[in-house]
Amino acid sequence: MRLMQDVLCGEIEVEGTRGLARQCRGTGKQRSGPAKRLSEGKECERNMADSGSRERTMLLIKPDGVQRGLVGKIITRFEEKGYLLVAMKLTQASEDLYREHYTELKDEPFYARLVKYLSGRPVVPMVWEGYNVVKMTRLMLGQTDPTASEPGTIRADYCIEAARNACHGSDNLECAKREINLWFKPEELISYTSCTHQWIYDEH
Ligand code: DAT
Ligand code: MG
Repeated sequence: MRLMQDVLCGEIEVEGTRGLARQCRGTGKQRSGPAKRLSEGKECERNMADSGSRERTMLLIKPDGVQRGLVGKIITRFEEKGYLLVAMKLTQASEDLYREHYTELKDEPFYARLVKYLSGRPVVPMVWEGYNVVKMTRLMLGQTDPTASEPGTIRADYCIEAARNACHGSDNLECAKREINLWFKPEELISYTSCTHQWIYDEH
């Protein structure tokens, strides 16, 4: 499918992730969102966190989510929102991988317990794609502490404690790139367009 913004904006690969940040030809500026904004005549904005409908994030259903049979429910939320699943597996990861995954928390008092809790247990890492997917999936997850989360969010609806909050989501676009590289080989990321795309995005 040749979309309007593919003509206006060339696709560029995000370093190492196959993420598809889009840069407007000629202007050197980032595309600001779905084609609707372009059709409104607004200029592309310079916003690194906004890479269009092909933005990607890394989500991880944690051991408590897997053991409690929440995998299907959690996936359903992102599917129903309209995001595209581009990678997923059931796996058990090492302490080393979790130390790297949560490296920014290494000085926190709960870090060792967190790494020990996660290591060697079944988890479901996933990559999801869509407009504003990093920010929106974080909102859909809720706060780190489920008791501070709004009803309707995953952590508010299914969880009670921070240490058992069911699902991880990348904090920002840079984290998403790093985490996708950490958990997936490039060939595990499937690039495709859903037949529902035109019913979710106003792109021509
Ligand atoms: P988030 O997962 O919302 O991005 P984070 O990155 O600050 O939160 O922390 C990573 C995970 O560490 C979090 O999902 C659960 C655990 N955690 C955070 N704060 C905690 C605390 N005070 N006690 C126990 N576990 C905590
Ligand atoms: Mg975090």
